[in-house]
Amino acid sequence: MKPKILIVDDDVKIARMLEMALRDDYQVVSAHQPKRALELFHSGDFDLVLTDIKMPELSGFDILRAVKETNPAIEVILLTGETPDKAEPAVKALQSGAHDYLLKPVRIKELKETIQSALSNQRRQLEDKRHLQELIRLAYTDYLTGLSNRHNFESQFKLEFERSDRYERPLSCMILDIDDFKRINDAFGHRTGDQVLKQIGTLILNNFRSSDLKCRYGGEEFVLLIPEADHEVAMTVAEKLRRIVCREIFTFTESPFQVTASVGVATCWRRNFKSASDLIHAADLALIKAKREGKNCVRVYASLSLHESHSPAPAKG
Ligand code: GH3
Ligand code: MG
Ligand code: MG
Repeated sequence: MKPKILIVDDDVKIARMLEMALRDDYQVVSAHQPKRALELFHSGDFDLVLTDIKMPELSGFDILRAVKETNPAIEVILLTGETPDKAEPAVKALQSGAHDYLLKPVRIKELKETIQSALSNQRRQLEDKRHLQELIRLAYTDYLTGLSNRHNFESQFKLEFERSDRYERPLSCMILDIDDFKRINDAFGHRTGDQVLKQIGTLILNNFRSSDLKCRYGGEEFVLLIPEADHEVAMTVAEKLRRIVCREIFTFTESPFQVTASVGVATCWRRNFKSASDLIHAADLALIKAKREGKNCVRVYASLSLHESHSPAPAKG
């Protein structure tokens, strides 16, 4: 699709001349009143604005400011009549964020070159921005599952811990570790093992709230951090986590199979933990307990036996 240009000039003849010169290569809309131009600008998806400087009501600099406030990625080229000091509008235009400025009478070849340079500048900036966003996403996420990676999780976890500590709000942390995962790799190969991890990552992403922090913590270990969840809520969530994993059927081998998982839970409440690291360590100890006590179960730190749950039938959920 052709880039879309808005031309703003109170001199109808000039606006028409510019429109004629550009309409073969661009989608062009022109306006003769600056206020009308801004209305058109806000209702259309423009890539570039070409505006006269001296106009009644609003100047080209006002148009430039409004455009940049709406979307800094849209390029603006200013047009000005001859002035005694040519440098003055140029300096002001560039300092105000315009891509360039041109003196009237405009030479069409120069105008087209300036527009092309503005649009390629814009494309480059958009690509750089996308590239940067992708780099940030990659730095924060686990490549296999799309969950938060451990590095990102640690910093988010610290913030959540501090919030919970300061306002004395509950915060629950749970670690899930797939049972006998080595056997999956040994039986079907690492690629299948990776597919299992990926599918479990998707399950976790889709089954818990966006306010919960979900992380692939290590090889076959996942961590869920649940703000505002007390012991009781944490037990329910942990049991749900264990259940959705062990109910999942993996169908990418000749005969479908299931896995089970153990979950360790720890809840921060009334400053019972000094740091985020103490809290996750407690969840890890609970996980070790779950493994020792037969796997495919949830265990809570501080051996709150009332809150323990055990599901001895593996793979059926
Ligand atoms: P347990 O029930 O005690 O947790 O037994 P387990 O076999 O799951 O635990 P163990 O810690 O002995 O082994 C974990 C296995 O997870 C070993 C390793 O090959 C596998 N693993 C870790 N990361 C990955 C990964 O990214 N991809 C695959 N396919 N396997 C992984
Ligand atoms: Mg394991
Ligand atoms: Mg493990």
